[in-house]
Amino acid sequence: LRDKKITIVFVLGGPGCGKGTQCEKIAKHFGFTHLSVGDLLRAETKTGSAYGAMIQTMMKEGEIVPSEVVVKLLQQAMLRSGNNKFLIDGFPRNEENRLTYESVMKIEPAFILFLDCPQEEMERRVLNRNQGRDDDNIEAVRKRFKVFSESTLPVIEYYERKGKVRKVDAAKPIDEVFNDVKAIFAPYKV
Ligand code: UP5
Ligand code: MG
Repeated sequence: LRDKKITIVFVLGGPGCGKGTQCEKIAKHFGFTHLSVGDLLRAETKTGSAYGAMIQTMMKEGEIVPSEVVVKLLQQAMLRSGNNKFLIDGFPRNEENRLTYESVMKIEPAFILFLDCPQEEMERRVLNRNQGRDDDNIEAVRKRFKVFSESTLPVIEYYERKGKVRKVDAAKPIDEVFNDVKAIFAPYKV
């Protein structure tokens, strides 16, 4: 991975802010590979791997899965893709994730896309999603909000201090949010 010129964008925001929705559109328009760490973890629980049961329990509780597990899944998915432009959706979720990523991957993100959305709106979206995720219930959602504000916001603030955060108002309709997102990604047009 280290020899190729690699572009990495972290896509962050609370549960239900629209990370997956916007990443799909960015991937299509700008040729990025979309890696949702939540999706990678959910897939891992279905392989019957040694970590599967632990991951499932932690996700159900809205807890952050250990960094080594997540970074390994990310590395594997990046290698598999053959691409050199990645949207990393929902990671790093805390300072420990960030530090592990930095020491293992050694690839500075180009920028951080922060989808900013009020909690009431995110709650409405998650509870209406109906895709059978076992963390899409009111108790788990509230825990995910708490983890987001206590652990993930400090990561966003860290990158803010480095001038790397591109913040978008994610409370608007999907296509309006994407218009703002498109402007940010314009330099990456292939
Ligand atoms: N929707 C989207 N945009 C909309 C808009 N602008 N207007 C109206 N509706 C909109 O969207 C959610 C719903 O809202 C959808 O129905 C969509 O149509 C609609 P989505 O794009 O799915 O939002 P997203 O931000 O992706 O929400 P998600 O629930 O996936 O975010 P989370 O951050 O909670 O979930 P994630 O899958 O990233 O993580 C789940 C768990 O995995 C974590 O709690 C944690 O336990 C674990 N995890 C780790 O431990 N480490 C990691 O690094 C990552 C995850
Ligand atoms: Mg998602």
